[in-house]
Amino acid sequence: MKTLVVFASLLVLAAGRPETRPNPHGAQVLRVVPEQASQVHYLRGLLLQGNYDFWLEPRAVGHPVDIMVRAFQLPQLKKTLSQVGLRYTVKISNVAALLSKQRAAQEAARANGPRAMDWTSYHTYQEIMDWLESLATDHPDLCKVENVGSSFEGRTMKMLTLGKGGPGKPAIFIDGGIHAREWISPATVTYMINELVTKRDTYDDILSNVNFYFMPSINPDGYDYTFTDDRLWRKTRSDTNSIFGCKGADPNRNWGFHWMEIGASDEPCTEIYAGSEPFSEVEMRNVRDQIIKHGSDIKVYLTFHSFSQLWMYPWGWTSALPDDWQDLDDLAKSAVDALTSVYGTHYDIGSSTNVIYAAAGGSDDWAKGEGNVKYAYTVELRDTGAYGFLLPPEQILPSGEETFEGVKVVANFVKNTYGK
Ligand code: 0X9
Ligand code: ZN
Repeated sequence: MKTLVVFASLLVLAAGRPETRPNPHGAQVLRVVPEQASQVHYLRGLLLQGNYDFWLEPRAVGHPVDIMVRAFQLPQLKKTLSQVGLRYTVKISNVAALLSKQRAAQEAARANGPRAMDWTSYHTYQEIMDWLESLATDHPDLCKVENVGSSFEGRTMKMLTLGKGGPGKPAIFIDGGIHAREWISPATVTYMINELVTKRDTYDDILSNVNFYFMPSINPDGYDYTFTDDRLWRKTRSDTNSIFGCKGADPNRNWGFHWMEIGASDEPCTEIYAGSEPFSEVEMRNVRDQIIKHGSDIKVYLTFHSFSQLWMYPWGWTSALPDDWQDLDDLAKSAVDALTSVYGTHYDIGSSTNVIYAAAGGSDDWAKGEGNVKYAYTVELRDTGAYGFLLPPEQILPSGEETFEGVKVVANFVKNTYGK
């Protein structure tokens, strides 16, 4: 009997494992809004168990939690939720249909092979890297592309340096795509690069006084995997020695600052697995090394995620605020004001622990705590859950336009505050 129970539990666990995920026919995204602290606590327990894919992690009483549930899990979850008095609404009723629609549009856009860079569809890792190279070829006086290492599966990681003021100017480091499924992030980051390069005369003042380091897609293996196998993959694709064959670590729990102290898991099959040790993931080591290399020049670190529309600053490992939090808050407010002025998109601002949840090992905390970058931000782009990670490509342009307004405010601030 005991053996049977153990075997059955293994089966249940394995059924929820990413490696054995079936196409999510019948999957839905359910939204629950906890009304008591005990319900928040309960939902965090469910998250740590790793059987459900939380699109929005539990934050606090009154804040929505979105859970993607596969068809075979629905009856159990609904029962479980009602036992703790949690009512749900169906946020996305047919995840598979949404996925199929977007996949068909994506395939149609590539009917004739790889697609030149644009912002009306999402692009593969290779397309983005080729485009970065083409910028350096076409604008050698403004752009430089460097290979800064390889991913776990051997993809080359590239960094674009943008600026015409030469070395020593104050700099902004911008990355995207740390979480593979957050496609709007690389799309928005590349939009901003394109604006700066193709309208270089308009932005001459910024480009003459500020340097930019751009890495638009810092989880290449995971990102490619979302194009080939599982659109909803979040982590890297490294080996974990998991007995279930689970792969990958959460790259935003892997940075070596208060690593694994809170909001992360040592269980490789969960979505928030922190990795076997700080910086176990080669991709994060590669990004870290660039931040270290450019050291005190870097005044701002911006990392783009989705979704929830938040402009957050450290800390993510404690609810305490950095001593200079008011400076970070002021700049975030100016940036968000500019962002909102474009389409009225609302963003919340605050420290990540206080705005969402405590989660140690994030790149923003490391940038500030170890990298000594004063202004470190995590920006969660569109939307607030109507499409979540499956944001339609029609929203790439508006996301790019509004976000770029915010980033320009940051760039002008850097120029005025640190420019010589
Ligand atoms: O949990 C995360 O890594 C980020 N949210 S996401 O939904 N894109 O996964 C937020 C990270 C905030 N920063 C830290 N916790 N340090
Ligand atoms: Zn993310």
